[in-house]
Amino acid sequence: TVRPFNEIPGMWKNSIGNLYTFWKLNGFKNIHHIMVHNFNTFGPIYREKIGYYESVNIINPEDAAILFKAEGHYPKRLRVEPWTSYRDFRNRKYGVLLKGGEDWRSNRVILNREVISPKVQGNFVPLLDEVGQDFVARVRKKIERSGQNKWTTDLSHELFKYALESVSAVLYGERLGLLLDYIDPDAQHFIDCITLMFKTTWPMLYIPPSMLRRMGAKTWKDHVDAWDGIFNQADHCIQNIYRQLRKESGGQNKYPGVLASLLMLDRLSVEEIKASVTELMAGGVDTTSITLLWTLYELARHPDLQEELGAEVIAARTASQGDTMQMLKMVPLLKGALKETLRLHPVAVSLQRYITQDVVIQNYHIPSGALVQLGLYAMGRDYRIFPRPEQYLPSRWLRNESHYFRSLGFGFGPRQCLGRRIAETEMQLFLIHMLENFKIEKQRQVEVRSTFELILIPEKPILLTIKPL
Ligand code: HEM
Ligand code: 2DC
Repeated sequence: TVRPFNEIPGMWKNSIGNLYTFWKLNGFKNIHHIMVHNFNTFGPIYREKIGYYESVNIINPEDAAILFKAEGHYPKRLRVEPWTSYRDFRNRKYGVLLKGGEDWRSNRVILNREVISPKVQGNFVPLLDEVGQDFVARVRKKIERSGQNKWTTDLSHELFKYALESVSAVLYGERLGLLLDYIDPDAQHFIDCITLMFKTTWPMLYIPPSMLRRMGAKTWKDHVDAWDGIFNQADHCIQNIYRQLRKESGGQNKYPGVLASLLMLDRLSVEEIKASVTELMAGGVDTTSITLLWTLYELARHPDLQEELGAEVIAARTASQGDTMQMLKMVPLLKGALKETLRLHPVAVSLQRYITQDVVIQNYHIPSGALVQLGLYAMGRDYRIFPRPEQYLPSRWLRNESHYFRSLGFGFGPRQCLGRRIAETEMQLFLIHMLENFKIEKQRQVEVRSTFELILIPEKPILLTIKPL
């Protein structure tokens, strides 16, 4: 017999007490570890209430399948209040990230065609390939200038620029030139604003932003400044393309970028296009760059694997005879490596949905309307789900073990990551170019852990040494 909702184990009765304990444990920066701990204490399902936010937490792939089958036609995630509050405060439109209901769906369907459908990947590849080549040239220059035939650095700043250059190339169909010696202060400011925006989001997940606003709290002010900077810079880029488009009467057969395609398609209002393109530009920086940093970190820790991947890339290069699209179909182990990175170092600590029908999970009844969270970080590190979870083994994604609801780094279904195709292509091409040209090494073998700043990021800088092959 199915057990009632109220019998699900967990600490969901004293929400203010929980908030206090959470704060004392530095839980905000450690959400991912606390979730692992809770699954160890309560088992594969538990209820929790921290501040105003109540959820049912699950960890098993089979339960994730039940969750996503109950997500309904307009899948809804946990609302990130500070992000919607900023837009309400400044009277800006929500983009696809924050919209809901039919408004979300109709926008998303149109965006899907230009951003994530398989037919557009061919347009992105030449642009992203060029950015990858420029990155290699930049690293070579740095190595030369060092006079030591190697370059030791915290690559994160370079990776932020690589990611912004990549996503901008795809969105605007033209290069910003961020990988040149001259650093455009506006671009650097944009990057800094995104970091600040994430940093100032998490404190407001549990304390209503409206309250912090009335109190004149610094977190709220910084958050507003950060989004202002993001919107101003995106506006600037969008205006540029808009003006160009009105001057030229089309005619060229060069791919014009996502923004121009959307404007010419004329199925969304200019305001709606602006809102979503801004989100895409902002969403495209820290996510891919940090995933690439973690991947390089793992490659540095596994020299044999690095060689194996290098060999796969060289073989694919030869066999594809200069056809880059073709080449991307011939690097399964490299794709496995990216899945493995997202398993151990996911960007999102959890996936969440408000379910739209009653379900039974782990023999408990869960009513329609409940917020159900899949602990993505915890799932990736559970030995019952991934044998030897602590080992970085890209080949596990090639074997015929079950992959059923196990590769969820980009989310699932119609509400999954809209930038997925861009992110995957950009990251694959980056690694291809790096593996063809360099060897990555690491100083000491110290384990770097994750810390939560809305997205999960390395808790301390990762120093890598890059040598020419
Ligand atoms: C949503 C992960 C890169 C834009 C999401 C979600 C996840 C995610 C987990 C929520 C999905 C769900 O609820 O099912 C990642 C990871 C990335 C990445 C791991 C890179 C490694 C990007 C990039 C962009 C982007 C490059 C923009 C170009 C978005 C947008 C949404 C989203 C707009 C909201 C979609 C919607 O609500 O309809 N991402 N993302 N992401 N991501 Fe990404
Ligand atoms: C953070 O408890 C933890 O892809 C919360 O590119 C639940 C939660 C809700 C939504 C998630 C968020 C977490 C992590 C960051 C995500 C976000 C949805 C989209 C966003 C996963 C798990 C992200 C990084 C987007 C951001 C685009 C934005 C900058 C315009």
